[in-house]
Amino acid sequence: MPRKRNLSHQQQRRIQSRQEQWQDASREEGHDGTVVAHFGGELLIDYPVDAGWEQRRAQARANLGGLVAGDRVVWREEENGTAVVVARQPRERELQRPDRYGRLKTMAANIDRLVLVIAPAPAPQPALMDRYLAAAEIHELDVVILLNKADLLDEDSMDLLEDVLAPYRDLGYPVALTSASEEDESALPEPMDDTATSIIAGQSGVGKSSLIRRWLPGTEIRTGELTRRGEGTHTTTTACLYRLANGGAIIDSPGIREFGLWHMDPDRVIDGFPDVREWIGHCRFRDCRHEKEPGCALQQAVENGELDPQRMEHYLMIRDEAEAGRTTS
Ligand SMILES: Nc1nc2c(ncn2[C@@H]2O[C@H](COP(=O)(O)OP(=O)(O)OP(=O)(O)O)[C@@H](O)[C@H]2O)c(=O)[nH]1
Ligand SMILES: [Mg+2]
Ligand SMILES: [Zn+2]
Repeated sequence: MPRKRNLSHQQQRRIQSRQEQWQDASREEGHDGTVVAHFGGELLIDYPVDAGWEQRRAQARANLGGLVAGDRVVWREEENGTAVVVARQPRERELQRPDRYGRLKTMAANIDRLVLVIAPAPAPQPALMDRYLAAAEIHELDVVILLNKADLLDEDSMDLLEDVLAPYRDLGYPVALTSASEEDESALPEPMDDTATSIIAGQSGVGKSSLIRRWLPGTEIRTGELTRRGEGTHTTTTACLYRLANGGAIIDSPGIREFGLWHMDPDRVIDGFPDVREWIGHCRFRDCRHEKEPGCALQQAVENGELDPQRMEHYLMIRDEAEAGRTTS
């Protein structure tokens, strides 16, 4: 799929100044590290040692802006023995999700792949799936859809889920079936068995942390502050990075409970929907809103069965949210 990436001058300048900060910090005997998690005011970082990875707590210099799981940093040990993060490398790919005002906040940085988890329960919400997938497309992430809790599937629920999944299979996203409660087999699903950094995301309660627990037996799974969901289970509140034995990494992320607005950059929403974008530029009116205009190529594609009506609906919905975000912020 063709990708477009236009950085504004301001963005370019910001990246350049971060690059300079990074180089200065490295020259001053800093060590390379990666942010594992940022909870409360505290950072956890890791860095490579001979036998693998070591973790330590760290503080951040105030001028660095927000630091998130996956951020590559330079840190130094102060005389009193504390670790201080002194620079942040410019971010490559990130995943954003909205805060409660609908503004997008970066959740994790330098990731290659979105692993979108769905389950028979809680039931998948395609409107939410499309928001995550659009965010992944915009940031040029690979995508894998994982259908978890396969142990709960029966014929009826499988039919239902196949209907949900059909448009995504058509779009070319790989779909894998898995279950966090099977104990005999702990291998990663095949599309994830590489050295990439994945972020695992989706609705709250679909089993993201349980999957990581199964893939990494013996590892303490951090959920941030202890918010109890039910007996013995904790909902994740902070993104947290885990190293995989094969050289890859996986970032657990807090699930969405109720979703509201996603105020994306209005000019980029179309890049989140490659299947819709294909029809852009063929409408009768150049300023077509693709709603009820005559000669709309997108509506025509829906009518001809060449564009999924639900994808079209979600595109228009997210575009409208994005535009509303621009006028209110
Ligand atoms: N039957 C079954 N239950 C599962 C499976 N995976 C997870 N669960 C259960 O689903 C519940 C939620 O699991 P979590 O791993 O905490 O879900 P999460 O996606 O991390 O949720 P958030 O952190 O809130 O986003 C727990 O009670 C798990 O035991 C599975 O494969 N099968
Ligand atoms: Mg979790
Ligand atoms: Zn149109």
